[in-house]
Amino acid sequence: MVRTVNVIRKTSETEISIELNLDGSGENKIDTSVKFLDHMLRLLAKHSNCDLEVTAQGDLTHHIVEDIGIALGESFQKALGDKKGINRYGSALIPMDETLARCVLDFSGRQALILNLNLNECEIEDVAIEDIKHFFTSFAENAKMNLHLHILYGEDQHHKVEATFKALARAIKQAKTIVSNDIPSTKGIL
Ligand SMILES: [Mn+2]
Repeated sequence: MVRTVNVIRKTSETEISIELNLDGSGENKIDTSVKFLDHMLRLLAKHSNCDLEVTAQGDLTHHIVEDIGIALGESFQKALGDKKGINRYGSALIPMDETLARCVLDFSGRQALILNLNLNECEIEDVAIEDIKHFFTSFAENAKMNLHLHILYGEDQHHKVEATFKALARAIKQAKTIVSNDIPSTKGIL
């Protein structure tokens, strides 16, 4: 079974191209024009063991970040296919220096997002905190997943977001793994 997809999203505001291989080794080629997001997506690929290529351009940072969230969520949803055999659930607690982040997720086919990152409204490098929150919203919606992200404690804004992306990556790594031959739902569909 090949779990590789190519998603192109082109609007009047942005142009996004994504290649995702769920069964990769963390290789990545990322160029979104938003430096901090590039840093986060490289981490996401590395720590989820997905191969990921993302190129993006657009008019405004807000649009680029949001539309990458949409296209990346869609990529995961498509690459998971009928979800036969996947572990389905994933969770991770990840520290980064003084910060501790937790991610718990379910590739359930239904969107739900609990986001409690205790971030101060500010800019991290070249992206606004509100855009990062928007990224997670778009991602969870389009991946049709339950996504629960919490920062349990921490100080540094960069550490908080980075630990969150790493926790997301490790939880994805667990949830996407093939562990059986069945669709992991008593309904027989996810
Ligand atoms: Mn960093």
